[in-house]
Amino acid sequence: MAKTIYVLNGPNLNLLGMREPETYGHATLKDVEKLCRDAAKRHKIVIAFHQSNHEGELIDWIHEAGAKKALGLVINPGGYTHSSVAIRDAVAAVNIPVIEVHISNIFAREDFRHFSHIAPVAKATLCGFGITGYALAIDGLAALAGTKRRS
Ligand code: CA2
Repeated sequence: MAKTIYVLNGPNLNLLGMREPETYGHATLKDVEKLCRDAAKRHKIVIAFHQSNHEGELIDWIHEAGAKKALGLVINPGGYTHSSVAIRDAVAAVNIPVIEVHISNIFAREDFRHFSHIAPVAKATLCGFGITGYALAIDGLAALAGTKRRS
């Protein structure tokens, strides 16, 4: 059976492509989903793609990814990056690699965006590549899984 990577998107990312294109570009969340599915297909991986404006729903999907022993999880926690101890705890609790992705370079923005609760418990963090960061994260998880299989 094909392995699954969960791709989770936090609050307001449903607005991608509709507002603030100077910061987040013109691509919509549907475009991000297609990018992820295309990247995964190259590795024979399937994607479970979700967006929610609710912290608890994101946490439920993190638990689900862990319980199903997903190949990995890519998460753009949106504004929760900078505020959510609960999402950090959920990421720390699952025994699968988690890649944190941000479309913008959070370190080139306001001071309050420089701190991430998720980064210390993530396998890796990517930021500033635009939506390409999602595809890079999927390639990275596929490479990690390949490395693990061979060792
Ligand atoms: O750069 C990123 O991907 C962020 O995770 C996006 C979050 C922001 O709070 C983080 O600091 C960095 C915001 C997501 C809101 O997305 C919007 C998209 C279009 C229009 C308005 C908001």
